[in-house]
Amino acid sequence: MNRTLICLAMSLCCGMQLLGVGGTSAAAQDSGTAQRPNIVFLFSDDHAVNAISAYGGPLKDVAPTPNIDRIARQGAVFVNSFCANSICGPSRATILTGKHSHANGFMRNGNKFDPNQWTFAKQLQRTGYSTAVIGKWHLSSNPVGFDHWEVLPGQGNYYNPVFLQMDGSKKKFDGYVTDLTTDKALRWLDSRDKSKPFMLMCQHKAPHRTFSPALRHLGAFDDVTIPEPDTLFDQYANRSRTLAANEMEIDRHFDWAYDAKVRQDERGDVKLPAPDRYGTPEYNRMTPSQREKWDAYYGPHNKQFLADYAAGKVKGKDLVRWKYRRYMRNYLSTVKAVDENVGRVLDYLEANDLSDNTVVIYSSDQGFFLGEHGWYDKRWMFEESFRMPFVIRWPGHVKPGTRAKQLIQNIDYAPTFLEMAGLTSPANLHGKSIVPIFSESGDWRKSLYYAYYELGEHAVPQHFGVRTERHKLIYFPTTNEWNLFDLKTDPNEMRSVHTEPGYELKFKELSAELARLRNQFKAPPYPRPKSVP
Ligand code: SGN
Ligand code: CA
Repeated sequence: MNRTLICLAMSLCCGMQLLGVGGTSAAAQDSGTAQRPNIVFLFSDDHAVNAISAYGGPLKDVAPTPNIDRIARQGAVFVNSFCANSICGPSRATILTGKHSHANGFMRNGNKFDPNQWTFAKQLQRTGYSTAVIGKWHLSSNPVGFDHWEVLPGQGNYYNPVFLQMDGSKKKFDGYVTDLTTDKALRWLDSRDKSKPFMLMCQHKAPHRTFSPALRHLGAFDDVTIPEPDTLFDQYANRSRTLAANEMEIDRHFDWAYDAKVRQDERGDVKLPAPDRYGTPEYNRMTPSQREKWDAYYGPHNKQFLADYAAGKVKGKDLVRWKYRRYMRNYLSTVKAVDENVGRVLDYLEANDLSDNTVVIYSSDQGFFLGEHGWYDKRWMFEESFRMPFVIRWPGHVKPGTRAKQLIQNIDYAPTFLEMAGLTSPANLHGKSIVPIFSESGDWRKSLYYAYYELGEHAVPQHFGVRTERHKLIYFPTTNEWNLFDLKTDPNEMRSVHTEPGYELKFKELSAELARLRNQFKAPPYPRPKSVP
């Protein structure tokens, strides 16, 4: 451990004594003292680490994230951060409770979060924090544990969105959802009870489907060459047969009007191949002047594309490439607005002398496929969707420029926030505070448990797995198949080695580890193949 880290570790320990960690006294817990750090949790929906420059992935030169990178430069990037279940509501429920999906009861989108259970927000509120959540929530029941909330109903919308109010009413606001979410968050920061520390969750809809940019960003990536992933034309050989049954391919499933933004009424006589199922709900929400800007950008591009398509100039793999570019330009444009708004929050903290005593975290509910394996969407335990961004700045505690390699997961966020606030976590949480990692002391976990339970959309089967630093084992109960990946020799996960000579021991070791984790977390039995449609 170097000198700076020792100092950081010492000041952290002293800080924790002052705050009463371990034998936390009720007085310390309830005092609401100003020294307790504020926590700003900046969160987005479906933001893959590959679309954050600071992660250094293949898109690092095009990812428009100077402000998220600023948090990284001034703090730490967790390069091995993962979710427990790669889907929206479940990830959010895990963050609030520090528990895997089966234990917090929110296993699939569409479930209803039980607001009577323990959450870190409730504990912070009870012990003197001002708490707020603004933006995407997606847990069906209303937020509890927050002094203030204003959330999007369900998935929310990009343009002129409705926000659900604390009195149960719904209000529609003019503008772009990412900007509005931040406006509301900053307004709350300004009007909060300034005698208390605060915890703010500012949760963006973007860059979630339908990947709809702020109108000021239309065309922002037209002159940028976006590199294609090596696995864009994956044929799904040498892995579970469930991969080929997916419904999330840019080639076969990317919707023409909804995803690719080529509306039916623009097409004249040109017939595009399926699918074309969902129409243009976001376009329909726009005002005439907003539509004018949209049309001024997409109109000429679509006209050119349709002419080329009709002339047979864009077909086969080139058509997939065209859709990939359209997808990525839109996706990265939505990221650009998220990043600008992250910058607005950082600037606010600075202008109000709050930066030094505020922990700032940037994260997203899961990862996303940016054309890898030919896909958009998430859900699979493959790296791109399993990884969650986790970038943190905490002056005096996290050394600037840190790249932490420990395996962390969203089960860890709740206990981390509590330790930061000087509080003790309930004993039944599944996660662990990552605060000790900042001082590089002690052992850390060597494996992570993953469980995905959905049955329908995008045709991803239920699957369960374990990941270590180098290997990943996945079990697909619906087909009773195992896949084992050696991430060192096969980082793109193109070939399962579960039956290959030389991997017998590894398979045994990892299946035992998976069983051990399932036992430790009291996971429910695997679904039986015949019980799954
Ligand atoms: C919606 C999307 C899906 C997406 C799920 C889950 N369809 O249903 O493409 O996989 O959300 O996303 S959409 O037509 O509504 O855009 S999640 O982030 O909420 O889990
Ligand atoms: Ca999501």
